[in-house]
Amino acid sequence: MSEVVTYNREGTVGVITVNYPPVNALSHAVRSGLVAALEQGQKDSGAKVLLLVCEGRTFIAGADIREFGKPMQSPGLPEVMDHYENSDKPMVAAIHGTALGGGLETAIACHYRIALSSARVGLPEVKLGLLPGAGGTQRLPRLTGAKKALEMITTGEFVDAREALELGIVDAVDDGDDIKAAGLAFAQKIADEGKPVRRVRDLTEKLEADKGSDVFDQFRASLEKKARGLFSPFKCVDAIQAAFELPFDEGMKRERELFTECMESPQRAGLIHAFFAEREVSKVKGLAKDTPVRDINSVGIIGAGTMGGGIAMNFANVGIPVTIVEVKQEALDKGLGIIRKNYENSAKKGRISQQQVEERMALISGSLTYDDFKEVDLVIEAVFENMAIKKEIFAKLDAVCKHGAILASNTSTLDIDEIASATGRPEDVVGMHFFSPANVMKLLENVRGSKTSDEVKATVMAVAKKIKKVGVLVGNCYGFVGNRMLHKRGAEAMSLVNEGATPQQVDKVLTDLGYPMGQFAMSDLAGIDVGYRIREERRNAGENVPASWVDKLVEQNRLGQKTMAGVYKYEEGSRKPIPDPEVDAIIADFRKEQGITPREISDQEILERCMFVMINEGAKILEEGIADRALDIDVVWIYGYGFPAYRGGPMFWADQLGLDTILQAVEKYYDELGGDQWKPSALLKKLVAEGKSFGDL
Ligand code: 3H9
Repeated sequence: MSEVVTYNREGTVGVITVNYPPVNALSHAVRSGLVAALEQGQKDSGAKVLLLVCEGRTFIAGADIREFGKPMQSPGLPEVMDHYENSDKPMVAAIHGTALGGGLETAIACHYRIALSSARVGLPEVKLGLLPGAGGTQRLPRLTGAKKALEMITTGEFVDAREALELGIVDAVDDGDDIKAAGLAFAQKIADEGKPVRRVRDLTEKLEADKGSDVFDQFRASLEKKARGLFSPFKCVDAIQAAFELPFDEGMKRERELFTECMESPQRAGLIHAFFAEREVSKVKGLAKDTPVRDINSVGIIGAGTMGGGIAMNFANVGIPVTIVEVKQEALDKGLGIIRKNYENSAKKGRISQQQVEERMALISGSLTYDDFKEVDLVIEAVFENMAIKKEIFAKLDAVCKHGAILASNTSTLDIDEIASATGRPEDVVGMHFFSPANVMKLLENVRGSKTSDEVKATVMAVAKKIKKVGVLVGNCYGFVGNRMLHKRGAEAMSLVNEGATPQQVDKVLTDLGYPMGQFAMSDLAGIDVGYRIREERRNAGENVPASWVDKLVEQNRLGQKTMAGVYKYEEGSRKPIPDPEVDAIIADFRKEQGITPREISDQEILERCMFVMINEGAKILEEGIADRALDIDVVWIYGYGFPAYRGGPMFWADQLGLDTILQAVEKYYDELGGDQWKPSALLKKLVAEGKSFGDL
């Protein structure tokens, strides 16, 4: 008998227990243990009914993702499911925590299910570029009907126990917190009432109801927009449809074929890389696991603008009180008004209740004086990018804030050490770079200054988790990881337009790659005056920052979406970028001024110049230790800039493409165009020479 799955009997209930921390994933040991334990239960004449229950924090959370890509060892999961479904004795699954993927598939291969009311169930395989491959696409629709199965399987979203009960996924819900006791009582009841085995494969009622309907075509059409560029959601629909058109065993075969297609797709590799990378970033190199973390029970924010307001919402959403300080009452009132409006909009969409709107607003107070920061545990400065102003603010914070308070800047580019130098406590100063809209975007790029203490680093990483962000700790340099790479892409995109491309051509290449929006649509969203101010700041500091046609737009008050015109124009109430002939004229004038004769530029050149310049910069970022691992860069780009997760992040994408291909192109552009941005990174050259990839670092 395997140690991870045990069998014992309690009264007339044979209990199969899985104990494979942390999440009872269905590794080879668990799969073979499940089969062996079931056999024992079948042979045990004292057992009238069998119960499957898990130890630890959760029911089975799915197949063991770490085994993917390796040869599958027998028994495979569908085989295990067959054994459970074919059991002669009624088989009950007792669910706590999360029953996910192969975990839920195991539960629905059992004959009855009970869940704690705190439990959630789902088939999130699609988020890994897969489809449920152990009968989920065939059994779930037999319980829920087509529509809900399509929704659950193509989004991967979880449903809670109560909804699962309504949908017919579970048969009973228990409000207690002892899953074993609840499972035993339920199984006993099944035995006492002489309930028969009830195999989901034999249920036909829900299948008949939806057979021949156009629900599948309709659903496919709706996916065209929602799942743009993705492979597996469409395969999920094919597999579910097979449940309605083929006998069970044939449907299972079809599911297997489609599962294999997904397994072999590069998107699966990218999404699984992204899954593990998201978890790895929380393990910061050189930061001991037991580093003390300061309590953050109150937060101060400087600036009630778009960023400050969005940041405040993150804390209020998790019950942490926030004080926002502004210079003028008018700005404060405006900022608080926008926060309320954002919450009201969420309430209108049914995402939160009106009561939650009021509760969250009650946690956010406004003030005109730093004196209200005396007692807060963390202050985040979110004013515009100007070093002199930031230093002035930090000097004031140093004077006002209590000992042990963390003083953070939301700067997106500026030197954290210089900001820290305005205080007498640089060890408490750190960057906390949120991404716009700050209440939505999941990335928190935490920036360590040279003197930031380990305790402060560990605390800001814990804060990220607390406010449900993905925190990545990076080093201090101009633009840190994300914006340093973005600015290289931005400059290249501008050069491409100078040379003859249109902004919409550049943007289309990027959206075709899978970004939600292109470079220029994105700068319109953020406000193109932001980049203008940064360029001005650099010009004032004596840097040679060339003139650009975008500066001309700003000078004409075309600041982006907020003024209904930037690189594109916008219609009232719409965020859709519309190419504008006026901008084409400005670009044409600029080319004339600069003596540039425009040329045809291919999409391939745009792709290479926009992406490879970033990857070369990413390699330099690794070389300099600004990012510890390539996966940190991948996570920054997936969660901060919408890089398609199915490509695994820019560095993973580069590995897939082949670093030699990238280096060759970088060298070619360095010869043709020159400029530091194209100077090949020493690390990139070294990796190519050694036949290695970023993932090998
Ligand atoms: C599937 O089932 C395919 C089948 O249909 C067909 C097969 C034929 N495997 O997230 P956390 C690790 S596909 C291996 O930090 P939480 C995770 O890496 C699978 N490892 O905790 C981490 O390790 P570490 C479908 C796994 O409490 C640790 O567990 N299932 C797996 O925030 C803790 O994870 C899914 O997609 C796994 N399946 O969240 C579920 N899952 O400590 C994926 C987790 O070394 N998992 N680990 O960094 C989740 O959504 C969350 O982990 C869960 C817990 C909600 C369970």
